[in-house]
This record gives sequence, structure tokens and C-alpha cells, in this order.
Amino acid sequence: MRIFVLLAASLLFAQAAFAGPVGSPIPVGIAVGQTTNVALFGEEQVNGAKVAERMINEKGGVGGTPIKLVFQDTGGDEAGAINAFQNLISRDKVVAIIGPTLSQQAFAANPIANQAKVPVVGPSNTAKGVAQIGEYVSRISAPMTLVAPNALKRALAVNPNIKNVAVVYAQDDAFNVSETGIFQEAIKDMGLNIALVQKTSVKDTDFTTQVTAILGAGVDMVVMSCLAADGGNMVKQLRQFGYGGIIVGGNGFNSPNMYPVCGKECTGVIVAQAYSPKADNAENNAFVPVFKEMFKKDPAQFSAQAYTSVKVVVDALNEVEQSTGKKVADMDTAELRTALNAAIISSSYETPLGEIVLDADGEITQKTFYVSQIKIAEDGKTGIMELLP
Ligand code: 1QQ
Repeated sequence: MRIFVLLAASLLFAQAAFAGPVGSPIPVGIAVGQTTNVALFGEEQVNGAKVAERMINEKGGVGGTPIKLVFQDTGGDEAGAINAFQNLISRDKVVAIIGPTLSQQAFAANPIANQAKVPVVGPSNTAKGVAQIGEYVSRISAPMTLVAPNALKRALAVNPNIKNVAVVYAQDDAFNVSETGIFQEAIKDMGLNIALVQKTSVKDTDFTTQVTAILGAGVDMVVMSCLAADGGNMVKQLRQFGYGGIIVGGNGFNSPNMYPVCGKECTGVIVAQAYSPKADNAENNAFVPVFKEMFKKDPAQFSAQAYTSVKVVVDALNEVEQSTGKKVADMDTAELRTALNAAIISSSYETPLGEIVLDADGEITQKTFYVSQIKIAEDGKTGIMELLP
């Protein structure tokens, strides 16, 4: 009994010592898909964000105050994203939200944060128009207008005889609809012929109809705008039904969590990226070893982008302390959110993606992009993105 009382008293004391306003951590919301098929991306985003939290707090957080990531699972749809945003805004009183995973979710949930004057930093939204949703919305994920056409150019270097192209896109996802528009324009600009367009759903698992049509058209290249689970299954079925030509995938193919879905059939698929773990800059050279230590693998694009999002928020929090002369922890939440948003936009950041600039709209400018070819290992589950020269 006496031991219990002592224990209870010391626990109470310990709590009191950590619970005061001074030094209580700064809450930053992370609203990504931790369940459903979208978790193939969300898992990597959670990992990248956790590395940022650890590295930032080891260096003293924001002027000595640690940050604390508050995770809210959005699931894979709009309703889940709206719910996660509402919880983070009203219940957890976060200073900013990093998320959601999909552009499809961003178009539904971001207006709610914008209305509440809570800054949103998109970690992976690449459809046209996301940064323009509102004053409080920015993104560190380069729009596909800048990234996707690179993969087509590289595919043509691999096979200069490509003439006829099949285009595939998931019609129930805003990012894929946006990306296929960019792909189709680039294909035409390159003087190639779009022989057929096939529509899919991000919920599909059986692609017999589309694969049969593509095989019938005798094309040299298939250009796919899908997410990881549906895209992985379709690549697998294309190869198993005998398609031997080039496959180019869009941003939905940038998750290594797709590899166990498509197995060895994914080998050779060409994909453009906004990040490479091989990037030689000071931020990336600091990030990669810590990520590897924590997760025993190289960070993929979605991890590096999530890390970058947290760093952007923290750099901007530091900027707020400097420009106002106040401690962030002492500021009223609404005042802080507004000052933070003003600090996030119209600024440049050193990140593992290289130097990035967010303009007054919250839109990103990024200099370096990559194109890789997927190589699946013997185990059929793991693999690498091998950079194309
Ligand atoms: C978007 C995307 C997805 C591939 C993110 C995972 O780019 O929805 O905008």
C-alpha cells in the first residue's frame, strides 16, 4: 500500500512537471491514410514524419520547445479526411495540418481548414489546383505538370521506335484524372499516337477487360495513372496476359509498398520522381542515415516529402518566433495559425528534395526531378527504383 501511494504521488509529480504551458510540446497534425489501400502511401508518410520529429526535437525543437506530431488516420476517402481534419482543428488544436494523402481527399478536406484559418501543407497532392484551394493551403509535392512528362521522354530514349500508346487512368480519383490529362498532352506533343484510352477504378482488382483491349490494339507503350494497389494489380495482369512493351507509371507508382502487389511483373516499369535517396545535399545526407537506422531501408519519395512537410512547418515556426519576438508556446492558437501561414508561404526551404520555394499561392517550385526503373528482387516483394541516367 505504501509503495502504491509513493508510486502514485511520484507519477502525479512527474505529470505536473511536464504539463505546464512552458515547454509543453507544439502540436502539429498529420492527417494521412493509415488504413485502406491508401495506407500503402500513408505508412511511408508516417515514417518520414517520425524521422523529422525525432531529428527536430534532438536539435531543440522550436527555440527549445519540442514539437509533437498528432496522427489522425484519414482512411482512403473524403469523409475520413474531413473527419480527421475536424478532430485536429477543434479537439487537438494543432498549429498546422500536414495532409491529406490524396488530392481527391484534399479537394474535400482542405476547404474546411482554410475556412478555420488553419495552415495545411500537402505532402503528396500533385493534381492541378491543390495549392490554389485557398489562402491557407500550400504543398511541397510538385504538381505532375512538372514531373510526369520526364518519364515519357526517358521511355522514348529507352525505345525510340515507340509509336502507338495506350493510356490508362482511374476515373474516380482527382489526381489520376489530372495526371492523365498531362500525360496525354505530352504524348501528343511528342508526336506519338494515342491508340486507345482505358478507364479503371481505384477499387478495381480485375483488369481483364482493359488488358484485353490493350493487347488487341498492339501498342508499344502503356501509360498508367493509377494508385498503388490497383496499378500494381493491373501491371501484373498486363504482363501475365502477355504484354511485352514499355510501361510508364505515374506518381501512384512511387511507393515500394506496390512491389508485393505486382511482384516481379513490376520490373522495368518507368516512373518519374520528385526525390531520390541518392540526392547529394546536406539535408538529404542528414535525413537518409537516420531514416535507415529507424526503418532499415532507404526512404522513398513519400517519406522524404512527409519529412519535408514537417521541416517546412518547423522552419516557419522558427520564423514566427523571430519576426514576432514571442515564444510560439505563449501565442494564442488563432494568432499563431495566421502568423504561421504567413511564414510558410513566400519562403524558401532547404530540404531532402533540394531547395524548394513556396510562392504566395503556396505552390511549390522545385528544381530537380528523377526518372527510375523499378527492379524487383528475387523475393518478389522488395525492390529498388534504379535511377535512369
Ligand atoms: C495525389 C497523388 C497520389 C499518388 C499521392 C499518394 O499524387 O493524390 O495527388
